Amino acid sequence: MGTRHIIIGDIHGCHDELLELCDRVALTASDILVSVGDLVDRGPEPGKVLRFFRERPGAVVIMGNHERKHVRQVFSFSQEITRLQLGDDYAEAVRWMSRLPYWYETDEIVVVHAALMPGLALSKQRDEVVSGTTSGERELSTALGDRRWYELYQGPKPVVVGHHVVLNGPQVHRDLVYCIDTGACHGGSLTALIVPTFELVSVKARDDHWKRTKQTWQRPVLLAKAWPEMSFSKARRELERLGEERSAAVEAIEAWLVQVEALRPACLERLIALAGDASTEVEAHPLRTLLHMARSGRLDLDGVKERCPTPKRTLEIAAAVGLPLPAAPCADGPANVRFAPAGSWLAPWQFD
Ligand SMILES: [Mn+2]
Repeated sequence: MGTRHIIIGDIHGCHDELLELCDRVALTASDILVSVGDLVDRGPEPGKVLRFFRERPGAVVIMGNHERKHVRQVFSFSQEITRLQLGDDYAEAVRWMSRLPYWYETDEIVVVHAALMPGLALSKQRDEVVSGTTSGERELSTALGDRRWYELYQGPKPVVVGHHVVLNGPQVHRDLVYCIDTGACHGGSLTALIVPTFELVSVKARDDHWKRTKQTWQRPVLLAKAWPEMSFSKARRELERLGEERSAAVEAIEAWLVQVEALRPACLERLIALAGDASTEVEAHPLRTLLHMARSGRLDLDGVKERCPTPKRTLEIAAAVGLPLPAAPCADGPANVRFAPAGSWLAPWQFD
């Protein structure tokens, strides 16, 4: 028998399932192991999965839309988690991802991550379509309407894809299209296609990994963000994006934003009072400009808001007019707040 190809669906950091699957197919050193892409994101152990493929001679990894997001620095929640999971190894891992091929072809099969545009030679396929980006999927639906690419694909060779989760097991269309993303990271299974026998082997996922990973990593992702430096509107968008799970950390940051925003009317009041006090040395004051505006009656709440676009700036101004400051949301927050009395807003978070 010639060389076997073992082609594995979307692994998404599910290292235990990967090892079990390799065991089940009785992987040998002469087999070529192919990943359809999406080695990382959503699962518990992306670092171990990357190492497994990078260290194995005879391993091929195709660019998945998730690797492509890292390469292009498109960060949603799952990418932010992977960045933290990989830690110091992240930058190097992304450089490695940037060199991944978009397809793999043997005498018997073609492997891409997501799809092929029917009727187009492999060399003419667009990266976005084969790797399953949002624009690639749009391109397919614009070109094909209600039809699915795998209903229209005519070969010449069978194609193996992942990307689109089929939780009820691998799907084979007309012995030409093998869909093997069986949702390993969503509590489904991890599937391998063995070529040349075209045998399909699946192992059960051990958990709803994505759900658990989100729960485990939400707090570290939130804490890694520079909330004081973000605009209030950006901060609220970030909380919305990352705070689907209403954890103590989300509540704490949200409450802190509300408290800091609420300092602005109080700042206005203090500024007006200070400006009205003849003993205030306006020229020597760090808020000279605002005090001048207040003195000439040109300072209102909108003016204060305009000068307090971020929590950090708001806290600086509040500290400069002597207002008590709320405890801060991150222990590692910026330490260089000029006007803040030591420790007043850099107190560690109390999430639990
Ligand atoms: Mn995937």
